[in-house]
Amino acid sequence: MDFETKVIHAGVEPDPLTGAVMTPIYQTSTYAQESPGHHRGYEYSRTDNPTRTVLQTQLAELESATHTLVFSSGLASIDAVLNLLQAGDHVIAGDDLYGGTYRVFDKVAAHRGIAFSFVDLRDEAKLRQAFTQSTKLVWFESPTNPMMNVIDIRSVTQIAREHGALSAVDNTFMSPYFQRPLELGADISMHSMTKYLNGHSDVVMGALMIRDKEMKSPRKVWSDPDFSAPKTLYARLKFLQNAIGATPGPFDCFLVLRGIKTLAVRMQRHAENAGHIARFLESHPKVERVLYPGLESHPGHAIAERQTSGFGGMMTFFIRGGLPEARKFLENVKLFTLAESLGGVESLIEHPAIMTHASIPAEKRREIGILDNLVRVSVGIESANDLIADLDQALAKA
Ligand code: P1T
Repeated sequence: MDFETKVIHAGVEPDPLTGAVMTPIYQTSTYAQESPGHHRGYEYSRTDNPTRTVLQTQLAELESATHTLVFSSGLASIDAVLNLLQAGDHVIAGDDLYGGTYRVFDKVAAHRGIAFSFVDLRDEAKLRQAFTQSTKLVWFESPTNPMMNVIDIRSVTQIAREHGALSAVDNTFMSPYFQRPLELGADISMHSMTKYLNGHSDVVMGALMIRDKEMKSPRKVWSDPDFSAPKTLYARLKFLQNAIGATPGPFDCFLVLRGIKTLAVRMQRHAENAGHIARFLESHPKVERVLYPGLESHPGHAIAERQTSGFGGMMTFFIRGGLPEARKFLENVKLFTLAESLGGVESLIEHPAIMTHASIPAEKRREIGILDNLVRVSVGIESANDLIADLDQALAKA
């Protein structure tokens, strides 16, 4: 089945009880049992909910996953993966990540005794050097937020496998429409569904698409003699989803199911508009440099062409000057909304150093390249002409 058909039909059947064509919102916390322990597959909505089940089933089909689990935010899904680990374990993480991801690694998981090495994963030698006896996970984004670095997913996940580590790719920027990391060798593909998958800026939710596998025998934390540790990656994450309880409500699941129906057409338009805007910005005298993997000038263009079927709707650019010029420009856009987040139908624009990546220490931001004249754009699906006219008038004022 082609992707365009899957987003409408895969995993979504008329409701077995009523024939309702659209998945009903099962707005219930609990379910009647005929006898203690005898029920119809649903006991309590933290554990499972029928609306959520349909969403998880459809998501798995979109990304060639054996299973999908959804969470109440992208960060909650990342935290579930971190909970597979225990004190003493080591993680190799990409050096350019969403600020909140960096924060949960550096301020929360590190506090629990998990060690992190933040590495430029474009450099294979640096990746190989970073492994220790304790490395259990390699985590990265591609393209990265906000520097738009393209990481070779096939190569990095292969190297992780050679070292017996799990690999997880944050696929938020590309969506399953343009990139499917599990098909390139990753064990987990994570999404902030707050972005493209929902697509309408009205839900916060996360997902883990999983290629299930046997896990090594459980160690300390899983070895409570009264506790039979799940044996596979999916079973462990499913256990954590329920045990920690950061699950989304059925209404939000319904909204994402509704958003997914237009994922293919939205992504096509996002990418088409982004191509026009990237070329406009690249030729503008007030723009120093544009970072968009679809441009031939992008150092990761060839890898992106190999591992994605399109270049998405996200880009960053350096405006000539510094913070005053960036601020003036951002204060003057009219059609673009100055706001955090991305991936909605409406165009958003923001200043990573002050907004989305403020939780990364200033020194580290500078090392990665998140400078005061860096602007990030989430290109929406409006008319490209109108968007370009808006950027043009705001650049004139910068
Ligand atoms: O916001 P939440 O749904 O919890 O997802 C966190 C997250 C994870 N990964 C990536 C690549 C992300 O971009 C995000 C959230 N990002 C923004 C809010 C932003 O403006 O970049």
